[in-house]
Amino acid sequence: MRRKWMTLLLPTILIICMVVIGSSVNAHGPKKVDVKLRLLSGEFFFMVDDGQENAPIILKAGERVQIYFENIGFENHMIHFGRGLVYELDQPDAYEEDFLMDVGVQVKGGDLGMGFDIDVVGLTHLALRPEARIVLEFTVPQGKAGEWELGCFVPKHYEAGMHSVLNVIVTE
Ligand SMILES: [Cu+2]
Repeated sequence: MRRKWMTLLLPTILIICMVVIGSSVNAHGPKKVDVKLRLLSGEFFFMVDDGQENAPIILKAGERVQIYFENIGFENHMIHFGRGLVYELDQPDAYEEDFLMDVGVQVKGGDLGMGFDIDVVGLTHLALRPEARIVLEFTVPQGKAGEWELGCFVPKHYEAGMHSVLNVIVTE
């Protein structure tokens, strides 16, 4: 008799576990994206959609943003996000403060059908070869309003003009 109860109970327990796991997966699932940008890099600029080369990029604190990056140039380019240049052998090499250091970023991409979708924390920069494409998605941190920068630290690129202001604004 006791055994019969167990055979009834076990599937019930399994189903409850599955529901709980299912809902926790949903909680971390896709979030609603507020803004989508296309950010192109080339010699020697960053450019949002069909805007001006190196025009300031404006993001709103608290917004979920999805940025599609593409290197449309002929050289490898880097995209660092931060402020306060750190020099190494007279070349800008890093930022003192990285914009995305403590921000959860979803990185999506992959060419030739080998797609990936990973979550990372501590992203400092992207390095894109010509024609490379990648998508970053993150929530613009509330505590990071102010002026930041996007810069390419491939030797001589920053000096050639490859940097843009990144303005994080707060709206009510
Ligand atoms: Cu570059």
